[in-house]
Amino acid sequence: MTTQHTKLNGWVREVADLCQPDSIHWCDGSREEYDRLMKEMVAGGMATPLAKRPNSFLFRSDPSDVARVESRTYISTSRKEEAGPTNNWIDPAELKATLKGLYKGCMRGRTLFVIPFSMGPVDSPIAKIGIEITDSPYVVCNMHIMTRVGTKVIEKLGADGEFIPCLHSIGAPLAPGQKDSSWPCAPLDQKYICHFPEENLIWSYGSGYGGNALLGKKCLALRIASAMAKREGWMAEHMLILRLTNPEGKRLHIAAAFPSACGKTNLAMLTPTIPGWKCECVGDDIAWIKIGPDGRPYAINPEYGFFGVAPGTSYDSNPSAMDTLKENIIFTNCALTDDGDIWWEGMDGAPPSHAIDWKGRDWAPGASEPAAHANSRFTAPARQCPVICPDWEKPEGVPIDIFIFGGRRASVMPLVHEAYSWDHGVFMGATASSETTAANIGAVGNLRRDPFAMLPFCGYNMADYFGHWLEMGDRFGNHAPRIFYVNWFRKSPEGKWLWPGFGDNSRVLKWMCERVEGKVGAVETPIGLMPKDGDLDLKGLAVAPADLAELLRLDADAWKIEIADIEKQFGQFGDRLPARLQKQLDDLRKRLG
Ligand code: O2Y
Ligand code: MN
Repeated sequence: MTTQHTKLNGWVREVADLCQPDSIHWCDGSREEYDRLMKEMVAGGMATPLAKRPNSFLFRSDPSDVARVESRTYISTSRKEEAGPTNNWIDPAELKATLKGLYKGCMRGRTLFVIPFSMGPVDSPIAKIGIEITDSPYVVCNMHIMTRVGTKVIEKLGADGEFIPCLHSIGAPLAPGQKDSSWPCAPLDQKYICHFPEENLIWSYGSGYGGNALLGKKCLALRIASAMAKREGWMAEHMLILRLTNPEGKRLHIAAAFPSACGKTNLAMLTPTIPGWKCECVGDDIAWIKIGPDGRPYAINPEYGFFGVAPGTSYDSNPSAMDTLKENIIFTNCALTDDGDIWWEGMDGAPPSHAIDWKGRDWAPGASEPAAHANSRFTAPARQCPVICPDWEKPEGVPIDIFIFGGRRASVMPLVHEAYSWDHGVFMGATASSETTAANIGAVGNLRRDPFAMLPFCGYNMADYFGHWLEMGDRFGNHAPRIFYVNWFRKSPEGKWLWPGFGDNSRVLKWMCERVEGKVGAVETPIGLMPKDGDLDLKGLAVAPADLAELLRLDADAWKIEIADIEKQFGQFGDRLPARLQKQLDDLRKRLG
């Protein structure tokens, strides 16, 4: 493949001079390209073909390279204050000098792949083009699934189109004759995931895993895009997008932000348990939202696939995901069964009597460690999802009626409450919190404030991001979506889940839709609007009245502790915190008395 794009050709030449690969391959995004690379990786012992799933492969990562590394992720702006107190920061000149030292000769013995990709349908006015340079064929194959790759993108770019350069190396050059490992990568203290939002630039070094290496996803579509969106007047959000259709055929579109490991993919593919309601998935992780010609917010899913957490995914929890996974899938760090299938904890049925675990060791039920890593993943084409929305690739996106924020809280947060106003909803998003799990960062069970589920993904000062949300609300005016906060994870004092979750979450979404349509009222409480008795559709659901009361109970004492924690959170932003959010906190304190 050739391009007349002088800047692109110049950048590829410059990177090749620095990284010194043995060869250069421009990716065309074809099936042949994917098949050839997979065949080579199988021959090299990096991938295992799965007898039970056509065109599907299992990869095992190095045990040191199993997740995004927040401690090694940087927002590098000329002034530290622009990155803000929630991001790691190193001065751009210093960071670039360090990285150039690491990149020097880092692709020796390897191929440099140039991946032209589009985030969003190539013909969408909301889409952006990225070019990832990588020395990992695993990354190329994942990018084929997660983004739109190839010739069409190069054509759209023309001779001088705008692109976001994304440089990636696993950081493991090969000496002549050296045998490659099955997952080459650099040690943790040499991993760097760097963002230069002032020049729309991404440099990643040392990791081959997920968000560290598939640079279209968290790096481009959230960190760099959030900074672009602020400058350009749109929104790049860590949100699933779904369409809900009621029995009368009325469609509403919901965008929902939850921290990692709170079941976003499950909600995005929800099977409603209430008769006559239909849910369709537009996206499971990221939403790019622009104001349309009619003044309403329109959202696209910039991705082309799902990079979902495997453990816990089952026909019980997410039948649509399970049906998506029948063929053409890349599995990473799952267990391998003796009949050539994958397995993970929480899958339907009995565990296999024997398997090979994610570290390649024999495994049997009762073993001291799980067979699949807690952050094991599937990479799956979105088009294979049986409930993918027919309009998921509409260039102009879908109009958003409702925003939801949420998190995993065993107490304090009720099942659902609605914001009194846009500013109150922004306050809810800004103060969202979640208890950490094994699949995400930090010790299990820690409470972490994760504003808008963007803590690891905001590419600039979080206080300015809050300000951007407030400004977008002003621009939406009476087209502003209504804002709700949910908590599917509340527990009884004895530690029992109070809400069944999964398909029954449709009952809560139904209440939201009926609020938007003016069909139901609400009870005013100090923290927001809550369902009136009888307005939550609980037909056919065996939730005891006492459990329902607990799910919706407002614990004023616990909220006072919450307020103290929010004051501490807001305190880190100093004068940069928008006054409108401080006012929301003061109003909440007054309402709580
Ligand atoms: O560990 C990783 O690299 C994956 S993180 C991830 C993957 C897909 C969707 N969301 C997330 C996340 O952490 O929010
Ligand atoms: Mn995510």
